[in-house]
Amino acid sequence: MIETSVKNKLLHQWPPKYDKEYIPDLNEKYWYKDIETASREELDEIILFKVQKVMEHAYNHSPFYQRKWNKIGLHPHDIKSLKDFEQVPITTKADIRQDLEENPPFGSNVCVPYSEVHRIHGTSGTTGKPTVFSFGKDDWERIAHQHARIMWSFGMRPSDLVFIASPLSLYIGSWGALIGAERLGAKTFPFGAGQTGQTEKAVSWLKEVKPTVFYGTPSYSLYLAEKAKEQGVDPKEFGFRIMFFSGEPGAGVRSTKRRIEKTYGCICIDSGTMAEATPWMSNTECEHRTGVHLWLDVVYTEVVDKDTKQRVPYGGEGVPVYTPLERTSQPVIRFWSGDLTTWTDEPCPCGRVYPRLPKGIYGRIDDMITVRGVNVYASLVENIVRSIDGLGEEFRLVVTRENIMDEVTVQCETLGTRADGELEVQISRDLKRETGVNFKIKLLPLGTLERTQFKAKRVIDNRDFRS
Ligand code: 8LH
Repeated sequence: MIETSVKNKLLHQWPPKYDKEYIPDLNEKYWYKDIETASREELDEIILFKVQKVMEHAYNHSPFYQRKWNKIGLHPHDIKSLKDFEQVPITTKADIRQDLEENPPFGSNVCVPYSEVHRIHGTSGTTGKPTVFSFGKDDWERIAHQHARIMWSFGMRPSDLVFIASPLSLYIGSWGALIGAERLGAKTFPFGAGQTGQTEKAVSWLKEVKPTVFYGTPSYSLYLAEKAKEQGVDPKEFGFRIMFFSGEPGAGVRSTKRRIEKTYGCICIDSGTMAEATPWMSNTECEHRTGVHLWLDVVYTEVVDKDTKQRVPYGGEGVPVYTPLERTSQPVIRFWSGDLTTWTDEPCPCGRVYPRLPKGIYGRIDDMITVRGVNVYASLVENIVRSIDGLGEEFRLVVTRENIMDEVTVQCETLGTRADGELEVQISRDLKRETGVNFKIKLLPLGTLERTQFKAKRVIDNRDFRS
């Protein structure tokens, strides 16, 4: 069944109502060809319409946004162009946290009556008060629909069986992948992750059931491969066609992507924004894997300078700021990610109009280490460590302060196939070439560093700032 003229509908109806039964013809490359291959002007027209509508909705239903905008005399009617939209104040995690403190338990930004809330989710909240998310049923269905549409772009089809290997609890990542796959008509296997012994069980289940698609974090997929090999199983035997990832850098890091593809014999797809900006798949690679596409008619993403907060031109580096365009229950407008990326509008062989982040999200401002004036991200080191033969998958960056100088020690594990001295020289030289900085290197036996079943924390900051 072909749904005609979706583009036209999107210019007249908000929130959009999508045909719940629609899926494209199986050989069709695009879910909605008329939007995905529209001209940039046509795409901007859709974005502006949706931006105006979601702002109006937030203003009419969210005391949080009324307060925020009234304070500076801003009314949604003032936004007549996407340029005007660039002046709308940014919303931060701290703003949302403060609102939750002042208006417990759900905050003052839930724009549907409590009776219409369908799902509650939250952050795992290791520091501070966890953030609560309330989703209405229509929003939940639209999220599923947009995720299905985006999954289609990297080749998922209804004949696939999708193995969900991340925690099925508060984490929105797992649920977003699950409902998207279901909406696409695929079979799903919500296995989860994080329990003791679960990875060993995963190995035997995978051998038996043979899912064709994997979803989880890149760190976890490499840990799973290690566990499989320990049990004498070649990860290629699982038979994954596609592995898609979100939650942390990795799938967008060149050498990690290569390792995953080689280890499993699959294609490795990078994806993911933030729980707050769900539908979080709005940043996702297509089958060509040229960096994540920004599906701008789903979530309007701008990349802005980390200090001035002004939009950076294509080719520049900045922080993604997200505005989901179809959320009625808990809209966020210009949500600050704190992540770092570069963007481009150079065409992709897939023919979609969406710009791209060619290196994905490669760091967070607050995780960045400055060593002798050079900014260093864990993913930069990851790219090198994972490209060197004779090293295992895991590594850590340990930052210390000696006198007034910061030192970074890169800890990595050896496979025992090459002499330590030779490895140290190569790691040091490759890191210096890429970053211009001298790192200390510490080699460790395989299996020394802690593994994660979820998002890895690879920077350990031991600097004592009191002295
Ligand atoms: C990433 C990536 C990526 C997320 N490359 N860094 O999984 C998607 C959503 C649900 C998620 O992880 O949300 P959460 O838990 O709020 O974390 C968001 C942060 O995770 C985001 O700001 C990034 O720092 C990181 N992240 N996907 C690199 N593909």
